[in-house]
Amino acid sequence: SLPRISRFDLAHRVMSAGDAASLISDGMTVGMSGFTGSGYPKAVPLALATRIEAEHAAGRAMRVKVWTGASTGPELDGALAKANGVELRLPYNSDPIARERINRGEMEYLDMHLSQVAPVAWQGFLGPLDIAIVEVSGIRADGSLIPSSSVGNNKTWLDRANGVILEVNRWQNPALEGMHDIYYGTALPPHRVPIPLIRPDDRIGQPTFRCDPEKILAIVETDAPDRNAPFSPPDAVAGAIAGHLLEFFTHEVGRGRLPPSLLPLQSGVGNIANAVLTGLLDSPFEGMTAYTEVIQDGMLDLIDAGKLRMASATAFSLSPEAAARVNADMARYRDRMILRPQEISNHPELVRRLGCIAMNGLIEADIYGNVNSTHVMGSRIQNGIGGSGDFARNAYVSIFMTPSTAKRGAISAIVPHVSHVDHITQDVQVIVTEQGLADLRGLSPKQRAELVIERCAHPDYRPALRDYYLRARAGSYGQQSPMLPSEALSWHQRYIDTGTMRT
Ligand code: 0RQ
Repeated sequence: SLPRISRFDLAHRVMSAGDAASLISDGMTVGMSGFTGSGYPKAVPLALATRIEAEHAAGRAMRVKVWTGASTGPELDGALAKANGVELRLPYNSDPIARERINRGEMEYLDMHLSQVAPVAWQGFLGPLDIAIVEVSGIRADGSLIPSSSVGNNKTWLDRANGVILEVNRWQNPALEGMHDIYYGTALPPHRVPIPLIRPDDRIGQPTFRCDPEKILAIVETDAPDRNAPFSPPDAVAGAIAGHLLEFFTHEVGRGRLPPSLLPLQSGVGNIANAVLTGLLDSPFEGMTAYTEVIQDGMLDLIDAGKLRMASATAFSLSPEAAARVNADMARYRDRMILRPQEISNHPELVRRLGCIAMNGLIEADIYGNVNSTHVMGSRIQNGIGGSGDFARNAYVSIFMTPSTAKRGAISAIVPHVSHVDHITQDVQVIVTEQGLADLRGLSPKQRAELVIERCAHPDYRPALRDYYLRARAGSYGQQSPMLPSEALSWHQRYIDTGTMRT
């Protein structure tokens, strides 16, 4: 097989993961590659976790601050959290062990808009970055780095870090070279200029990362797959949500409010988002594009069917079968996909300019259309806001979708008042559940409440929501967004006390 390290004066930096991990010490800040289970380093974080466990066993303190693109894999977040080696984590996590530590108060977690991480790092608010640990698929003779299956914040980590550890992963297909578009034109105010991207398929940067070879402290060779999580086949609930959404798109095209190729699609993570993409396969829409965060299975199917012209994202988020499919045919997919830094894939300026159709999941929505994407019962983090805020506020139409209940009906996803707010009512234009779709555009809070209760709530919870709303209409302090503060979170309290929101 082809050599992956073509810059020969770097050969003496090749070492074991354990030796590379020994370059990291207590209190350091480490910027890692990785986004939704792709392109994360797979060997050095594991070796670091082993080292941390040994230090702890010897009675010595050792913890690091970990910055990433988004979620990673069990070899990174899982292993480090298990070792209790993480003092602070940002900006997005979906690892169950890390989640447990965060919710027990044993680990600090900074949940950030994904587009804002790189600029905030440049502004200096996050402090210095000691080490970058970045997976690449190769090192070119000129020292430039061929990115892996996600771009995330790697450009910024490589630029900002004092020292760099590279994992060169032979498992990644060499045909990835040329798929990426790394834009180096960002700056801090007052030097910012417009980002020259007008269509999702525009290339505005270069295919590789630059990296000062003097900063490369270690190179570790790996040959390990990404954590590709299987998707469950769409169930009846996901199918119904997809059906309502397709009907909505057809209606909007009919009204002339969306073009027949729709507008660049942004699709969130999870099974429901994937079911919607699957639904688009049998839709009349042709020549679609995606300007989104992650490329999912459903997008591959749309590309193969000739319905999706191209997809722009920052990472792959594929099932094992789909990852094998892409890997086997990378040279062909390369012409239909572009992976960019997450500050560009999620940039508010670009999302607004392109007029994306944003489709994201939620934990709960209230009758006025405020959305909680992150906290269960107001205090327990699930994952994080991810890119949902980047897209929701700036999209052409911002759609949130969810089953109407959670935990086998014990929880209503439509509540009198959200227990935590990620997306304010102005950023939420359409809510869809398996029960129906509420198009909230142009409606006042009271008009919204009536529609959300009738269209989206589960029939088991509808009477209680109507009852709350009518009593709020009668007894509220004000009548703009009628509310009974002492009752607004009582459904959540009941769940905490009794295990169900039902009375
Ligand atoms: O928990 O697995 O323990 O049963 O939340 O819920 O229904 O499987 O739905 O996978 O679409 O996730 C908001 C979490 C939805 C996701 C959220 C529990 C439920 C289950 C998952 P279990 P589902 P999804 C761009 C977009 C923020 C980031 C984002 C998310 C688990 O969409 O993280 O949008 N969004 N990024 O039981 C208690 C409720 C609940 C609840 C769901 N009301 N109360 N638990 N759950 N609703 C992509 C990126 O940024 C990377």
